[in-house]
Amino acid sequence: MSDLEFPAFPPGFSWGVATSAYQIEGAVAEDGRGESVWDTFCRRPGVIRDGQTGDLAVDHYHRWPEDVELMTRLGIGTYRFSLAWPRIQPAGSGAVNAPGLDFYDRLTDALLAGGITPMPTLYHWDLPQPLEDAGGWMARDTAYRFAEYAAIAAERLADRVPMWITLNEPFVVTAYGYALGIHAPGKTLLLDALATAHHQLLGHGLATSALRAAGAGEVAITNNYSPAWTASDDPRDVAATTAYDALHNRMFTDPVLLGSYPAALSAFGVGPDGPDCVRDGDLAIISAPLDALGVNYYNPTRISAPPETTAAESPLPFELQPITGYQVTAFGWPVVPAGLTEMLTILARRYGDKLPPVHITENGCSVADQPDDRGEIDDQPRISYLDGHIRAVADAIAAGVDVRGYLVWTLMDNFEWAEGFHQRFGLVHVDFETQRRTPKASFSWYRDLIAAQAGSRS
Ligand code: IFM
Repeated sequence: MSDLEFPAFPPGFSWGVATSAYQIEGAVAEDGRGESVWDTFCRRPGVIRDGQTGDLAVDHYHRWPEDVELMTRLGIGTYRFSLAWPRIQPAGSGAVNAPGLDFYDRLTDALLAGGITPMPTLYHWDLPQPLEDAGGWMARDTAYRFAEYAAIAAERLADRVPMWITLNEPFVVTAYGYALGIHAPGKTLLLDALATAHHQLLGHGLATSALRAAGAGEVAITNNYSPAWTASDDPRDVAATTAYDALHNRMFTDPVLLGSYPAALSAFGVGPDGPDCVRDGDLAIISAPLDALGVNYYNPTRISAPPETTAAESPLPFELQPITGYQVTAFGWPVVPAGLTEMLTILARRYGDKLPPVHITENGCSVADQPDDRGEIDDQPRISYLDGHIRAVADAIAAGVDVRGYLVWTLMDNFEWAEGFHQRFGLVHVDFETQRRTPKASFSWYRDLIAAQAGSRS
């Protein structure tokens, strides 16, 4: 046991934090960056709380040396961040913007100098607007543009970056961005949005080989997973839960690890070979071997069958139900650490020897943190959340799941998409008026845990 009374994690287990470009960088019109779908979406009245935007975000584009310094104080081994496609290739195709690549080059070098391994994600939702104007992820061509961009990034950084992540949470892009319109680009295509799932997956597969051809070492994809809990044993609820599980947990994993879409997608009118847009050879591209699977976990989901209505009144074969009996985060999400162990063991059972090593690429919670009279932020709910979830990872490892790393979402408070700046997920408090960074109590707690784990191995 370590000083913090955690089990010792396996040798080489990596601790870190994660962020994403649009949520932290700001500087949306600087140094040749092009426009992304999030720039455009944020200008639509009524879609983001209080009309907030990521125009300035937390000004990481200018303050990155201070942010790297915070990470070195934290003692992390891995920093997962995302590259802004429109900063590197402003139109989403064609000309490369040298200052954009230079920015990530400097960041990479500074991380390495601080003993931190960079783990870039190529796509964390900020599609260049010109590509959206040409159909976005509804268009097959976007997958090919994504692979081109992946090659550009890898040609510049692969000599110093050991692991690349292609997509972050493609389920959210399909569901929130194209089906429900809660996120950019704000389309409400409902089930027609499933084409965006296939095109993102194709983009992942094409980018995987482009990355490898450009010298990248390890390649992974990050999905958000949520154990699907049935609201009751009623066969209709059970069937609805199976359908939801297929959509949320399997649609972006089965094709990658098994080379096929889950049969349970038929509940959405999707045939055995997946959405209509699947062409011969696509699944072979999508299922190119991977080095790791990124798992983001926040909470389970409780599912029931929809009321018995017509398809027009209830187009989806499930309904989300509240989960009661647990503490909730400031976002209202239930705190269920055991759900992480459950999800990891489901993945291990489901994919067997096809499951590559797992990295927890995001886990964390939003807390309504405010500095006290002394300017300190005593975020005990976050400490308790992280403590429970890190123990849940240890339980999964003890049960035989090969988990290699854990990254807290997130380093510092930032722009939380449709919630604007209203949800604080950071280990570091940011005063959004002054951009002043103040480490919270959870920062010291995580720093001590990392140090104790390093000590328990020496
Ligand atoms: O902030 C997001 C992140 O961009 C993707 N995963 C979930 C986080 C919290 O909502």
